[in-house]
Amino acid sequence: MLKMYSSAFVPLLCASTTLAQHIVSDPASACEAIGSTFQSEDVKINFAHYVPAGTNLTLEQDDNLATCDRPSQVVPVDLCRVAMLVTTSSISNITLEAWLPTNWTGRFLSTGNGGMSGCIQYEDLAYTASFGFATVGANNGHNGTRGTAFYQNSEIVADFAWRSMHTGVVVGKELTQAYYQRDYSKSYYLGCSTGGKQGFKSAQDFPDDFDGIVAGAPAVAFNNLSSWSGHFLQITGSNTSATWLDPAEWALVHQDILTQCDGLDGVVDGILEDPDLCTYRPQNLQCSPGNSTNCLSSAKVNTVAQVFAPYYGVDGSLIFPRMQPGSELSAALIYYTGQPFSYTMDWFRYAILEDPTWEATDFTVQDAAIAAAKDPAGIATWKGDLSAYKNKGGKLLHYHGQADPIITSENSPRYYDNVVTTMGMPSSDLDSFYRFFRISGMGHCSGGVGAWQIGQTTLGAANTTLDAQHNILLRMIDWVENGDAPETVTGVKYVNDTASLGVSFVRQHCKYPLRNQCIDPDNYTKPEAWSCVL
Ligand SMILES: *[C@@H]1O[C@H](CO)[C@@H](O)[C@H](O)[C@H]1NC(C)=O
Ligand SMILES: *[C@@H]1O[C@H](CO)[C@@H](O)[C@H](O)[C@H]1NC(C)=O
Ligand SMILES: *[C@@H]1O[C@H](CO)[C@@H](O)[C@H](O)[C@H]1NC(C)=O
Ligand SMILES: *[C@@H]1O[C@H](CO)[C@@H](O)[C@H](O)[C@H]1NC(C)=O
Ligand SMILES: *[C@@H]1O[C@H](CO)[C@@H](O)[C@H](O)[C@H]1NC(C)=O
Ligand SMILES: *[C@@H]1O[C@H](CO)[C@@H](O)[C@H](O)[C@H]1NC(C)=O
Ligand SMILES: *[C@@H]1O[C@H](CO)[C@@H](O)[C@H](O)[C@H]1NC(C)=O
Ligand SMILES: *[C@@H]1O[C@H](CO)[C@@H](O)[C@H](O)[C@H]1NC(C)=O
Ligand SMILES: *[C@@H]1O[C@H](CO)[C@@H](O)[C@H](O)[C@H]1NC(C)=O
Ligand SMILES: *[C@@H]1O[C@H](CO)[C@@H](O)[C@H](O)[C@H]1NC(C)=O
Ligand SMILES: [Ca+2]
Repeated sequence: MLKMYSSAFVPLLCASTTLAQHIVSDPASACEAIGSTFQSEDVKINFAHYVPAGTNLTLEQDDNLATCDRPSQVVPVDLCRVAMLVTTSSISNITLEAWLPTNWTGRFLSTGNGGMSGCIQYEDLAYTASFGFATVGANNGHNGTRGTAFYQNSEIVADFAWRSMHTGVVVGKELTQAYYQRDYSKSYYLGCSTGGKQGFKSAQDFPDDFDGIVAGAPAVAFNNLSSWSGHFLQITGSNTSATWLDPAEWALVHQDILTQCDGLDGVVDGILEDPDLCTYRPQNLQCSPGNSTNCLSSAKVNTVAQVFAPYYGVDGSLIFPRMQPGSELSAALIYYTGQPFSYTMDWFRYAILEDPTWEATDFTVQDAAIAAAKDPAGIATWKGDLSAYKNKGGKLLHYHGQADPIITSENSPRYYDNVVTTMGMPSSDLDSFYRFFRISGMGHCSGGVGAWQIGQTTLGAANTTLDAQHNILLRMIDWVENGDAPETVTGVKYVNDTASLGVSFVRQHCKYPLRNQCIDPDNYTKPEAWSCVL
């Protein structure tokens, strides 16, 4: 599918999928020029700087906020950095940046956000610019990592739910065309978590924004996710309660989960390839009378059972699936601390109940129903009809770590299956435009005991020289531009997560609904020892 070019400066066009590289001949002057000419009523240019490769930007000195914990960023290639303030309503605006490489592949890309933020993800701008994308990132309508700005400002909530990213794409594409004096060839998206949700929002409601969307660990069913995140405090109680487990006790649970379930995939390697197969039974750890060593009290066994049970609403409907087994070492430090979870607190205080005095300890299942019914600015992002995106030729690559301690990996197949039934398309049909990969042993977007480095971010791509099969973003380009769809996603685990120490193992992650089964346990560190089975 070729876009219609509108600029008078269009180079030779052909149907070839090989894209012509375009090199800006005098980037410093071009950058200065765009800074003074690209203005409109809604778009104010804060600055446009030509930045040579290797520059270490000090971010507090311009328009980033210290609460975003991104003090500096090294710029990987020569580029024009344009910082803008874009008005989205009379009471809201976004801070938007475009990084326009001097050596441009002709491709456009938008990055996303994370959690409740509020933060331009400069590391993602750097990562995608390094591949020659003209790339944009916005602050999602507010500054910092908390949700206080949502209070009594539904326009800022709308920016957070969808408008910041869509606006950034619209403005970013215009700016790209104006800077390079030609249209982009294809448009891409890369994001995880809240960023994964932003990718699905585009596929559902803004099908023209992208040709290829890479969306990880999506925070879809957003209101219910916030409720589920909050319900763990109800289950565990505070850290003085008899129901609360300390991290050492969760380590005991983790070991017991491995004992019960690690071998289900054919090899005991500390990784659950498919945690959905694990029907964990914590009663195994019940203490006998008079013994409290390496076992759990009845109250704690009940806590563990509830953590690994689906969460149901007042009307008996499912709010959110269970936490998947395997994530408990990390989740013990996030959800099971006996402390409020800040995202839940902010979403309920400022966007749902609009009561700044509300405490997370007040959360009840009735609040979950209120949140689901209110669904501010359509943030749930649960529509199963992706036909507009499919019909325009868009491709969607979805991944989720199977040891995610923040968004249970079981929510992703639930969404995928929602698309199956809504569109009436079995996987064999969905494969034409939507593929979902389960990444074993990956935590929330990155990290973990598995082969989690799949090229999803700077962090996930220690080795950027790897071929497209090892890099999910490059793999998406292959699918969109060459029709070469991925059957597996290849991940790498480095020794101590450090590329310079060498490869620990490589694993091919399977396309849902297939799962990985080890067929050669003696050689399980080799990709050939595994097979994708139903
Ligand atoms: C970039 O500068 C910051 C200080 O502003 C420093 O802490 C950081 O190490 C520098 N990064 C590199 C790669 O030099
Ligand atoms: C952006 O919007 C916020 C919230 O309404 C406001 O406080 C801020 O002053 C605005 N920024 C600019 C530069 O207008
Ligand atoms: C531009 O980038 C391409 C690869 O993306 C590379 O092959 C080419 O040599 C680069 N050109 C210049 C002048 O750096
Ligand atoms: C975010 O911070 C920038 C820089 O201080 C400011 O111009 C902008 O108005 C802030 N945005 C909001 C929504 O407050
Ligand atoms: C329990 O939580 C309090 C904060 O409320 C903290 O100061 C204390 O260290 C915690 N105790 C344990 C055992 O984690
Ligand atoms: C206490 O229970 C643990 C876990 O079941 C067991 O390993 C240990 O042998 C028991 N100790 C005694 C004294 O019964
Ligand atoms: C959200 O939870 C409500 C119950 O509070 C349920 O009726 C609804 O179906 C859930 N929505 C999604 C997308 O899971
Ligand atoms: C990997 O990390 C562990 C723990 O930090 C350390 O003991 C070990 O020596 C490291 N291995 C290498 C090869 O650096
Ligand atoms: C990086 O990738 C290249 C090409 O596949 C490979 O030869 C090299 O060994 C890799 N390096 C590391 C540290 O993984
Ligand atoms: C493991 O792989 C090696 C080759 O790398 C092969 O010789 C050996 O037979 C394999 N082990 C088993 C049990 O198949
Ligand atoms: Ca295993």
